[in-house]
Amino acid sequence: MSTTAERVESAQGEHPIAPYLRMDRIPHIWCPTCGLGTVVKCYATALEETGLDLDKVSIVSGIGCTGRVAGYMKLDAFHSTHGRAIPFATGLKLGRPELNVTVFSGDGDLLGIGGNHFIHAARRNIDLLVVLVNNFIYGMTGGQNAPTTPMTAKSSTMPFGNFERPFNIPHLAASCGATYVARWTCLHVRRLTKAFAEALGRKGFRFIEVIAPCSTLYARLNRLGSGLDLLRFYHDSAEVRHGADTRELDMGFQEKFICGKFVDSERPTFTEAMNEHYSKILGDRYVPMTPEGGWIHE
Ligand SMILES: Cc1ncc(C[n+]2csc(CCOP(=O)(O)OP(=O)(O)O)c2C)c(N)n1
Ligand code: SF4
Ligand SMILES: [Mg+2]
Repeated sequence: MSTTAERVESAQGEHPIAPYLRMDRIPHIWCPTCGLGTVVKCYATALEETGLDLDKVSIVSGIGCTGRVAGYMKLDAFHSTHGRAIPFATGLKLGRPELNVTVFSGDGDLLGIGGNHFIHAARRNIDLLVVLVNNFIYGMTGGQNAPTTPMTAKSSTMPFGNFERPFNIPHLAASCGATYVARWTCLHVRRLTKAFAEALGRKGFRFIEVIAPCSTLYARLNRLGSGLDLLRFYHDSAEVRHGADTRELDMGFQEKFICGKFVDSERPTFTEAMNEHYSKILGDRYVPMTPEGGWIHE
């Protein structure tokens, strides 16, 4: 690994985000017009803008098309099991508090099989940036219904249209205690990049939902035209309303919806609360982990 400046220097003449990617793994597996590439570009640009020491940035994904992100980023990366990105990242952050840890995963991974981990990490204010790419479906496994599939939209397991109410995800995150909550589409490139950069600099459980409808399965099953038509529709149907009441953020099928930054607040992280609590009770007998990682031994 190397510093940002060294990487940029050694990648002269390559694509601007090449220094942030494992180029030996390119070409990637994603379909043409899938929004995931754009989301990765925004994240890499945000890393560059923040100037973070890349040796101190880690990325964790679960399984799925979105779960492949960790494997493509030139960071200390972990492609964990389905639904377990958050518990894996929690252990990493608690054991190595000096790391800036991002979880990058799909709607099915984080809210289906991994939903319980999501709500508890937000409740405990674990110091993680969680990026959820919402493509409204289980992309990698064939377009099954997800907890995010809009009402009436078709999926491979709901061929007559979905009748299960989907999550209002920013509201779920905010009501569980997330300290930063935003939603953008993958075509809001500048705003998404800014949100990534901002959230990377905050602490606590920070959550960003990125709307990037699956341009292969979701588009085909719902006869929504080309992948690009679909992405444009979502970009153009977004109303930017910062500070909106998160109860108003439900998403319908092919309807207008709200994007923006909804929560930006502070409260003690899990580690801060734990240290304060045990220091108060145990005094000098309690030895907290240093912010740089490890313990101070006499
Ligand atoms: C324990 C377990 N159950 C099921 C699967 C199969 N599986 C792999 S990815 C996936 C869904 C992923 O959906 P999502 O997180 O939305 O990712 P996407 O592909 O849409 O980006 C499923 C069910 C698995 N790998 N492991
Ligand atoms: S199946 Fe859908 S989510 Fe997966 S890479 Fe293709 S377009 Fe993207
Ligand atoms: Mg998905």
